[in-house]
Amino acid sequence: MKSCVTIALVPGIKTGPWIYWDDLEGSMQKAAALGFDGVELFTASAEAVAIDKLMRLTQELGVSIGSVGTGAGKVINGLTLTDPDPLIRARAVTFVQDMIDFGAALNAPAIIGSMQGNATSGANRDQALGWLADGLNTLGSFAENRGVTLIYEPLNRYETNLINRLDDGVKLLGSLKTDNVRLLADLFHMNIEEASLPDSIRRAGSMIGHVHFADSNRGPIGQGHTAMNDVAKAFYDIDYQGYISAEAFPWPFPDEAAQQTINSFRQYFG
Ligand code: LER
Ligand code: MN
Repeated sequence: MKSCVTIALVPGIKTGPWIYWDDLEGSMQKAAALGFDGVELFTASAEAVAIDKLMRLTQELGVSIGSVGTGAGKVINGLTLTDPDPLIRARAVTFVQDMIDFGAALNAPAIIGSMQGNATSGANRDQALGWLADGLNTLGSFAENRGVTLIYEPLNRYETNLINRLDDGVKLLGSLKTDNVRLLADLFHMNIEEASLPDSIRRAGSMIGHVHFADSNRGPIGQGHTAMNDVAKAFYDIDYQGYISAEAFPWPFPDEAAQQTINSFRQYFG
């Protein structure tokens, strides 16, 4: 398993569960100094950061890009894959395709989290789930052609009314025409929705392709009450090989949160 830490580079968004903020080069240097294997990037778009700069930094610092988030498509541009307006859905697909290309150049998968949207008053849930499946089919095979997987993230009920639990995520992915989509197990969302984190992880097994590492209160692991020993054991049981990426609030400050995260990673997965 590989350690990873989030870096938020979206101007104007000053709250959110990311450890490092704004300074790409300085944050990557800090992540490298602490011994993180990778960083997860949250950018405003696929053009926000030059790919050659990122390639140079990954090579110089020995830190990989673990994944790229697509949430800015919703937060900044108001796009989701399940908007009742077909033009907005199409723009959402294009936004994510650009992010997949951006990530693929760095060998990193893109994540569909908040871009999945919600079943709103303009659509019923089945219709929205159909649009979500359409989007994941298109984007999953697009990612496959670029040599990366696509990561789909169940979110807690306060963020989406589509898919909240890993079991439902497994079912959704099983219904797709593409087999190139994997689940993101975000331990914070799971703490709200799952009956048992370890059991859900074991049932999802090889369908899990990425992990968001946050405690029950979304602080860095160690600041809440998640029974992390049992959770870690489940990841060993399924032979999980991917990133364990800290998407958590930078409590009390980014440097302390990053240090606590790498300490926790080594405690449970070292
Ligand atoms: C949002 O709560 C989240 O967990 C992100 O990873 C997805 O945008
Ligand atoms: Mn997450």
